[in-house]
Amino acid sequence: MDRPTMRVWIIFLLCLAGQAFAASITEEQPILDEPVVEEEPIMEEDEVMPEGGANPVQVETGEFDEAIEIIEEDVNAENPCLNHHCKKGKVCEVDEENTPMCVCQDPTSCPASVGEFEHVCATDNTTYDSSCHFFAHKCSLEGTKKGHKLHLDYIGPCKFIEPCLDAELNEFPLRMRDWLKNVLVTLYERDEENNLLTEKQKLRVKKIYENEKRLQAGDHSLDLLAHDFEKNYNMYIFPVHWQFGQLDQHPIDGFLSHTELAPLRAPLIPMEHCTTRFFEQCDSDSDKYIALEEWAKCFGIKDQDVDKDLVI
Ligand SMILES: [Ca+2]
Ligand SMILES: [Ca+2]
Repeated sequence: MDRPTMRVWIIFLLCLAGQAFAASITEEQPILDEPVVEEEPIMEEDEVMPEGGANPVQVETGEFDEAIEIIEEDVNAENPCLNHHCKKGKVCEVDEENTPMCVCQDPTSCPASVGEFEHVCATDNTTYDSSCHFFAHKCSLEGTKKGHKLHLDYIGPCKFIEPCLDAELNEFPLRMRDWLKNVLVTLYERDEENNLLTEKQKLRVKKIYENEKRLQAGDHSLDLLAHDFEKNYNMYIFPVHWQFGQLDQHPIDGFLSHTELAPLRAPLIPMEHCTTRFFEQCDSDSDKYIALEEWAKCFGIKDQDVDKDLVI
């Protein structure tokens, strides 16, 4: 990965730390892989897919989508839609009895995208102008098999993504661990307003930041990255845990669902063609969730160093 790409990565994680990015693209989406979708019960055209139904194991995923449809009555009797929130792809309208309800958004009401960077590629290999356009379209297919299988795949226009070779797959964690460490150090350096890292996180990063042996950010060879991981292994333990904690939010349960992984995965795919395969194989027991232990193992963290208390 070259330096401009790394800058993009750091900016992205800064966003992630602020939760801004997560809020803009998360949706219920089996993102680990498409084939597994076929193992799920396929709904008939006339059946209505229950919200969160794509993830029967985890009811909370449904909550993430639909529980935000909170009706706060008596706050504003004039406009019942004011405090009636709808999930992505839907907008609030009132019926004849002035009752607010969520209906599919008309894609033409989405703000026009200002550039290619707002485009998204979906699993139907179609480029949508923005995630708003995508979710509006997905909503129009609600209850259909096609709609059930349609997900946001990655950020940016659709493009050919090379298959990930075995040897390349092993390079992925080397680079990613190094970025995670550098991102944390960058957050630490820039945290003037004290809102990027918590005090506990800062204490951890301070140790890495002040360690003279730390490999400075740069365009390093894979050999050097591998050597550094061996030599300075301890410096990588916290960054790997930290990233897990950043993603494990809906709900905080020690498992990453497809939805939770999306903010990391979607922007990364166009830059790193091994992303999909890497996260697929992280789920070593194939239950569609990445547990902390699975995540840590993926990044070469030893079993005895996996520590829930580091997810802070
Ligand atoms: Ca979780
Ligand atoms: Ca798993």
